[in-house]
Amino acid sequence: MSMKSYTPAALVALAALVGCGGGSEPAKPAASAAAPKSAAAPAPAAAGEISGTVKLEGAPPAANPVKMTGDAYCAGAGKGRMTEDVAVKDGKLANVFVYLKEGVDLAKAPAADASVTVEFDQKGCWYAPHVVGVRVGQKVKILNSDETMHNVHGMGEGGLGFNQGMSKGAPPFEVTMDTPAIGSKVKCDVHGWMGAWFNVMEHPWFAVSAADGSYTIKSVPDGDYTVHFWQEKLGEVTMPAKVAGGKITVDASFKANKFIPGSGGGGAAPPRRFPRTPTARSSPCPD
Ligand SMILES: [Cu+2]
Repeated sequence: MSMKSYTPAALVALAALVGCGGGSEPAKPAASAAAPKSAAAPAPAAAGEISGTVKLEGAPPAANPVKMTGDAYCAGAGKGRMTEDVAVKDGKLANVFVYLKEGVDLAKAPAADASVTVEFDQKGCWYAPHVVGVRVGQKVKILNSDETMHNVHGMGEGGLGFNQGMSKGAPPFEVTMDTPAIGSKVKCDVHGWMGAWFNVMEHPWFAVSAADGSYTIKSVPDGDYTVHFWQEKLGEVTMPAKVAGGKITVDASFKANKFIPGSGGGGAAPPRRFPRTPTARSSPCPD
């Protein structure tokens, strides 16, 4: 996640958005009014930075071997694969989606660069990455690197209305994310163990924790925020953060006993969603 300069496409999209009049959504003018200002004269990136480590307290749930039965290719390509619905090592949690929520001023968010495409691969009968963070207006490019057929099925909001079979050698396809959403699930209808999570954001202040539990959110404007940490099987914890032009550390801890049992790469945690807002829809002026 990084600040990008504005592309012509993004400016065109913004211009189209500004040009929408008489829409049925009264929040639209307020939401879009600030965007063109920053597009015309991008503000310098804020100096604030929030980083930290996500931990797990208590005995972690055991990772289990993934049984890739019924597909000889997967049985070979995915040999040795362990569940990663709670990816913990030395008490540090990976694959936690970290994002700012309360305190965010969307008017200070640089426009999403529509030329940015996040790749989401099916490789070894497993999704990579397991947790996706992407902005409204950006695309996810879905690939099949496997020599077998998958059916990638995006559920919930956030532009995840896709449901497409991808045979061996199928070309990638792209999906534009159009609605903010936290924890929308993607699954494979062929291989029940394949699951991943998409998070679609209206602003750039988010990250996914790395294998060592670390995360960094850069270029955060000054302000008082609540940082949310979302984990598919452990729910969500929040921490306060006060940014004043410098770097701060915000760690978070999940409790292992909050674990919600479920199958393989799937999840029992219900999706958490923002209400739909019109700031950066892919088709800002529907007829
Ligand atoms: Cu599959």
